[in-house]
Amino acid sequence: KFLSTKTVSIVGVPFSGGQPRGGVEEGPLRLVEFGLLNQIQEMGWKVDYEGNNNISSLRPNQDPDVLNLKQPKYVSNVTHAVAKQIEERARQNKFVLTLGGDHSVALATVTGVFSVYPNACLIWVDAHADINTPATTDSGNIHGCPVSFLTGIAGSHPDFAWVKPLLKTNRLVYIGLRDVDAAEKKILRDYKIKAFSMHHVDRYGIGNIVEMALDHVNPKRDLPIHLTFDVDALDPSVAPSTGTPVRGGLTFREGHYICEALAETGLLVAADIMEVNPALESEMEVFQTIQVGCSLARCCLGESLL
Ligand code: EXY
Ligand code: MN
Ligand code: MN
Ligand code: MN
Repeated sequence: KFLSTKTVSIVGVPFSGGQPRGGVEEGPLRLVEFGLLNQIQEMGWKVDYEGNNNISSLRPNQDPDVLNLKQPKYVSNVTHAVAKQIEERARQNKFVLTLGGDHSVALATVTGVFSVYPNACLIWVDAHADINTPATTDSGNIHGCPVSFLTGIAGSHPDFAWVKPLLKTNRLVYIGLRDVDAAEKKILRDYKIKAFSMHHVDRYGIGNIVEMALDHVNPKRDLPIHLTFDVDALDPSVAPSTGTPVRGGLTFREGHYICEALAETGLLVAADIMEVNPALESEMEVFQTIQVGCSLARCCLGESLL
């Protein structure tokens, strides 16, 4: 056990600069307005919340593309600042629950968490691999690139020199992939990165997939676990309000099962709920997506454990 008390530091990161669609910066506040903090308190956790409502002040006046990446300075400034905040909270022996924001914010969560727990493993639940490099990205959207920086695969980029390769490729595993660029597939193969696509979820069932994922990154079940959950891993019928939905995703239960099973290990020290975009789709669909985001977060904190 890595955490001595049930104390959670919830970090809202109202940031959309890693991709072009507005609205994802409203994700954290909407999750909180839905009652997430009270819900978690009622589960017996001591909760503190930081909303980071001033991060747009970190937007530089000039932010031209650098080596294909869009808004590199803005993304770098925000994620660097939030990385320090998350590191500090994790060092206080708190569970860190980060609410995004687009998935470029994983530059902050993984750096913060792995600075405190260098031997941690990372479970990346997503429709996408988010492992493009500045050289391979077609979109230039940095939310499609964080893993290449965190692993050092990206090579050097002047705006992201502060991102250290804290994540070893053998401590990373994906679940839910179904929209991976050709260049990303080559990276996954070349670096032998373990990935369970939706095809594997269909074949083996989610129970086996989580076991197999943990067998790979945490064979003795003795290392701290960080979960980063992009809600677009879920089927769009389950989580419609997200910027890059892809058909054929995880069911409601499969998504929750992952969170529950990781909570059950007692090794989970941090979780991210990312890419909730309340500006997309109908009011009903936004409500549904917020509700799912909250229940995933609660499951990470052990709601389903009897
Ligand atoms: N692979 C595509 C790109 O690099 O632009 C799509 C990435 C979508 C990333 C979303 C957050 O998971
Ligand atoms: Mn993602
Ligand atoms: Mn995604
Ligand atoms: Mn719709």
